[in-house]
Amino acid sequence: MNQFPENFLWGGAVAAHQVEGGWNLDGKGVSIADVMTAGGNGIGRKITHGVLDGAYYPNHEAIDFYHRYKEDIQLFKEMGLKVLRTSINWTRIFPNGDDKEPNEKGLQFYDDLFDELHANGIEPVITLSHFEIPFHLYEAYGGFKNKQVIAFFVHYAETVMTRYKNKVKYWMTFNEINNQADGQHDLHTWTNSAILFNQNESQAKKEEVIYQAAINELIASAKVVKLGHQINPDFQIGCMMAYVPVYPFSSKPDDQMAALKVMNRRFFYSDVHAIGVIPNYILNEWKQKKYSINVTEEEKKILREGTVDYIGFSYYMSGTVTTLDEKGDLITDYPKTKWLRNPHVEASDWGWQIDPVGLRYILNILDQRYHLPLFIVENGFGAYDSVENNQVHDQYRIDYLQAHIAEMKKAVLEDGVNLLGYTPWGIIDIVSFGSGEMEKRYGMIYVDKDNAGQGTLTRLKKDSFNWYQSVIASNGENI
Ligand code: P53
Repeated sequence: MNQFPENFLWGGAVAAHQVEGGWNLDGKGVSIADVMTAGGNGIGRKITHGVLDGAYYPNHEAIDFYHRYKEDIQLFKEMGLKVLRTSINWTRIFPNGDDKEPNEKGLQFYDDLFDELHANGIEPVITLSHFEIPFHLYEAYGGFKNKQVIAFFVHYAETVMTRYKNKVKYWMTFNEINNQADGQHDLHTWTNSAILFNQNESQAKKEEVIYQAAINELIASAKVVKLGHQINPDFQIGCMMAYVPVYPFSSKPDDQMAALKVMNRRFFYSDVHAIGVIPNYILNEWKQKKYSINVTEEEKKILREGTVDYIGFSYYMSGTVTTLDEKGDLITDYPKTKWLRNPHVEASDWGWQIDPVGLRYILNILDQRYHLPLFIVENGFGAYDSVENNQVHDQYRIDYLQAHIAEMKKAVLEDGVNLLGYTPWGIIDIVSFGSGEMEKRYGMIYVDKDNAGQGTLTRLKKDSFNWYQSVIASNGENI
C-alpha cells in the first residue's frame, strides 16, 4: 500500500484575521491583529494604540474572504479538500471580549460559512483563538497575564461550541501557544496572549509574565476541553503547537544537551496540554529563577482533567544550536548556547530553514512522547510568485510540499505514526502574519493584491493547485 489511511483528512488552512477582512462590519470589534501595520521581509510590524487614521493595516481587508467565501469554497471543492482549517474571529462574536451577550450577526456569519462548507463536502476544523484576541482585553485587563481573561475565553468558547455543536467536530484552542516561548519576541507575546512589554523591562521579568500568561491560557484551554466534551462527546479538541525541531550542531555532548533544553522550552506547552501536569523541568526552572507563578490546586486539577484529544501543530523549519565557540545569536537555556545556520539544509527567501526530514523526525518524537493522534495543521512555503499570461509556475512550492508529504508518508507507513490529516498553510494567498506582506505567498490559489494593498483581488489557480488536486485524488499515492 502506497496510500494514506482511508479517511485521511487532506485539506488546507487559513486563519480568520488573515483572510476575512471586514474588520469593522456587522458589529465586529477591534482585535489585536487589527492594530498591526504592514512590515516587510526582515522588517517588523508595528502595533499601534488603537486604529490610527492614515496607517495601513493589511488585515482590515485581507483577501475579502468575508464577501468572497462562496467563490473560494468552489475552488477548494475543485481541489478536492476534505477539510478547511480556519478560525472564528473572537471579535465577531464578542466585540470587546467581556460583553455579556454575543453578537448575533457574527454568529450568523459562521453559521453561513460552515453551512456552505458542508454543502460542498468540506468539513471545518476550527481554531478558537488564532491571534484574534479582542483589543479591549489588552487595554482593560492586560491580556492573558490577568486571570479574569480566562473566564472571558471560556464564555466565548462555550457560546460557539454550543452554537456549532452539530457543524464542527474538530477544534483547537490557542494557535501556536508555544510561540511565546522566547521572551525576546515581544510581537509573538502580543499575539499569543495580548501582552505588550515596555522596552526597559528586564528579560527575567518578561519571562515570568509570559509563564504566568501561558499557564492561564493552558488553564483556559483545559476548561474548554472539559466543557466541549460535555457539549458534544464526539468533539475532538486539540492543542496547536509550533514545532521547530532543534538539532545539535556537533556531536559534542553539550550540544545535544543544549538542543534538549531548547526543545523542552517549547515542549512545555504540549506537555501540559497532553499530560496534564506541569513538568519538573519547568517547576525547577521557576524555583531557580525565583519566579512566582500563581497556579492553585484547583487549577492543577483542571489541567489534569482537561487534556487534549490530539496534537495539532505547524511545521515549517528546523533549527540548530551549538555550544562550540562559533558566531551566532546567543540564547540562554544552556550555558553558551547559540543558534547557528544548519549547513546541510537550504533556506527560504525569509531565512526559514527547509527541512522535510525534520517533519518525519518530529512526528516520531511526538508519537512517542504523547501517544496521541497528530494533525499537521500548517506546513508550507512562503515565496515570491510571478504571474505570466495568467499562470503561476510555482514548481518551487510543489517541490517543498512534495518533499514534506514524502517524509510524512514514511512517518505514517513505515514508522506507524497515527496522523489524522494534513492541511497546508495559506491554501489561498493571505496576509503574512509575521511580516504583514501579501507577497510572502503560500497559496495554491493566487490572489491579485500586493504589499501596499493594491490589486483586483481576483483569484487564479497556480500550477500547485493541479498538483495538490492529484495528490488528494490518489490519497497520497501520486505525489
Ligand atoms: P508567516 C513563526 C514561526 C512559525 C510559525 O507565518 C509562525 C510564525 C509567525 O511568523 O506562524 C504561523 O505568515 C502562524 C500563521 C502564520 C504562519 O505560521 O509569518 O500560525 O498565522 O501565517 C506563517 O509567513
